[in-house]
Amino acid sequence: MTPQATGLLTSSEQEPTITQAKKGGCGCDSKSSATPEMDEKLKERIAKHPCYSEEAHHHYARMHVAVAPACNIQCNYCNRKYDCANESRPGVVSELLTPEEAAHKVLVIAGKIPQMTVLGVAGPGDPLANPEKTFRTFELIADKAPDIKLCLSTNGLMLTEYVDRIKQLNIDHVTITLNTIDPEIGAQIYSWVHYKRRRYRGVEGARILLEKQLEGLQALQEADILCKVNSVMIPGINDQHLVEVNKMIRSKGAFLHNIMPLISAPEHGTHFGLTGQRGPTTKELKEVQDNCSGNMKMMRHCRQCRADAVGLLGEDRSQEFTKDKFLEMSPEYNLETRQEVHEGIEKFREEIKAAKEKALETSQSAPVGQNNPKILVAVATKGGGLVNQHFGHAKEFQIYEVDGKEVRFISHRKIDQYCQGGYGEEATFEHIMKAIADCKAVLVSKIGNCPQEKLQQAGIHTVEAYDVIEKVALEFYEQWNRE
Ligand code: CLF
Ligand code: SF4
Repeated sequence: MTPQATGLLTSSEQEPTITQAKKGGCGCDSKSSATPEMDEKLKERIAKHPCYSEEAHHHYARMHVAVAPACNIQCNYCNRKYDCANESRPGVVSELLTPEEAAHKVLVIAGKIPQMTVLGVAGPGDPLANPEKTFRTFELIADKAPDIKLCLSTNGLMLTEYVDRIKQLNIDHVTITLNTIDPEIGAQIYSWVHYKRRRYRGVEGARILLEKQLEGLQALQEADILCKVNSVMIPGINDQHLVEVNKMIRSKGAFLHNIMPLISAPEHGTHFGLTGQRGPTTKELKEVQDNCSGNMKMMRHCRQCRADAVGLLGEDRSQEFTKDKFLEMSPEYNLETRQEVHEGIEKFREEIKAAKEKALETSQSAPVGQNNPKILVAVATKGGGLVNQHFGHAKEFQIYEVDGKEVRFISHRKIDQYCQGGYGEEATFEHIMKAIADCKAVLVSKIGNCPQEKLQQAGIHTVEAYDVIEKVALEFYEQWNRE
């Protein structure tokens, strides 16, 4: 099966030039101390997980089912009318499902989107505050769709109680949201913690939560379950402290650290929204991520998705599968078809990897210039590791840092889609410009004359190509640096 058949490459535009396959790493920015043998095992465990492997997120999709409504703590960035803000963009409401409805939805989507490899339970409350619904859902999926990886995201309060059950169900990926290791700071982030039938406030509540989170992390390590830690970055409260958090979670065996920006608006009705607590700028976020990245793997491609998210991380197909729609659809799960699709994706991935490595080798062997400044470029992509999206169709740009020798993914930036059917392009262009003002170029499969001229006036180059992102970025850099 070709990648086209998976729906990843649906463009009729020119195919990329790709060469022979080679083996490579997981794609996160890492300085792993694991043995080579362990590395191979780890690579296999994360190879098809779009959150645990930056490289996999270009090819594989995840879905969430919203089966867990209750929560046992109150974070100051959360309004319980909405989804859990530890894994979701604030202000989003997901449709609540029973475990049976959720299993039906998964089997429908596993057939329609065969590149969906991971099922996560991430809300709308805390999955472990709803253990029966959460574990029943996982049991049903493990039984009916054994190739789908199971993933869980929790605030960690009840983790130690459920580690055995998690292990038993073969849930190999668990996320804990851990914002601080200092109860004094915790008291500024959590209003209360409900533990063993009592409600605790202030430092006392925070201390219980933080202790349970670290114990949970340790227990996951002992059970050999991969753990990602999410931390919400809150300027003035935990921003300076996150390097300490990073050191601590590394010492306890966390695999990946995802520092997410606080998103806070008065209309979300959260404590922080109402008290005017701001979130970090993209520059502040990057600085903290960079300060931590010498220490362990950092996740930079998180989309803070909803509790009923469906699709590649950069796309949201949840509206195609609302309850009224998916209940009318028949499950089309077929293990053989899925395996064929995955083989096609893996073959394509190897080719992309080889083309990427070739482009990097060529740039590494070029003479070192006097002046190789780092620049940012904005990439329009529908996935597959390619520049393959029209400027007017992009709903986000992936931002890469290029220095002539290396190309590093650093973030994504959401934008309003430029093509509005002839109305409103002026307004959306202004928004797009704000999002990419610090970029030297946009790399797109196509762009109209009008936006191209406007970008040119703003000093931003446009590159039209249909090829591997790293290759296009390096070629642009070489030309730009010669000018
Ligand atoms: Fe979902 Fe989370 Fe599992 Fe991924 S999401 S439960 S680890 S399958 Fe991923 Fe979404 Fe970011 Fe979460 S992009 S919010 S990190
Ligand atoms: Fe909200 Fe999630 Fe915090 Fe619970 S753990 S209060 S659902 S953000």
